[in-house]
Amino acid sequence: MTESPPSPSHQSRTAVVTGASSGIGAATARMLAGAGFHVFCAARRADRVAELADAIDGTPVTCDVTDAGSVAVLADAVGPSLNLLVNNAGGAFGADPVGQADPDDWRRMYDVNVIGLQQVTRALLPALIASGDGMILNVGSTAGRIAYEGGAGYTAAKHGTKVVTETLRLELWDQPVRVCEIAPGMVKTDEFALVRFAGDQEKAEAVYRGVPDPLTADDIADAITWMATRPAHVNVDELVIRPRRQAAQHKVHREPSSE
Ligand code: 8X3
Repeated sequence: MTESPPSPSHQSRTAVVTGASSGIGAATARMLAGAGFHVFCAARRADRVAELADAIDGTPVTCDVTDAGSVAVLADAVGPSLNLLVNNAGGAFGADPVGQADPDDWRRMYDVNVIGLQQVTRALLPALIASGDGMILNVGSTAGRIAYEGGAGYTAAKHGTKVVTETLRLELWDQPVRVCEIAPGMVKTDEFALVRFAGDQEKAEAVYRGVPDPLTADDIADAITWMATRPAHVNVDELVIRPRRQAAQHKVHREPSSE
């Protein structure tokens, strides 16, 4: 019987998490730090990343993934070697039908979910390769697997995240860098739905109405940490994860309203 190579020690390993100021990104930064990674917490909101980095003994980096200069600052902060890049920054803006949607919302979604991911990956790829054991872990979505009415701008962008991930895995086939995607379904965070509906609390709450137990940011952080701590020869290509009540985007088991 052959023995599997031992799991790498995660002490002294480094990780970058983008979009680390809230939700899945913040939870992931915390959990990776708990698993022994030194985490570069990157996001636009300087106060939030500073607070988070302080709590987990990480490094705060104020970074807008859609801005090339800002991404260069991140690469400088990281230096010559990096083990893990979690491309988490992303989001949805609007939920209008194709015939009525604002093209500027679509541009913003492509910008952050696809081009931002590419810019950060491009800037950090040399360090990931130089580590001898790197991983790019892209946070996609079940919206990158299906279509739904009102979702085209976001689903198109998240299909983009999926395809970029698959392409990278092919392009890096002979490099010491694993390429993975996690595709979450319904995850209740403080901001995702609120941002999508431009601060409309009523519309944001309707997304989760009658679902007492959607996934949480910690559920996704836990799955990401599991993917990131497999032995170096194990590549989890993609992990699709939903709450039990969500069999598909359109098939959610909601409890009747008690109002
Ligand atoms: C979030 C999933 O259902 O809002 O990435 O498109 S959904």
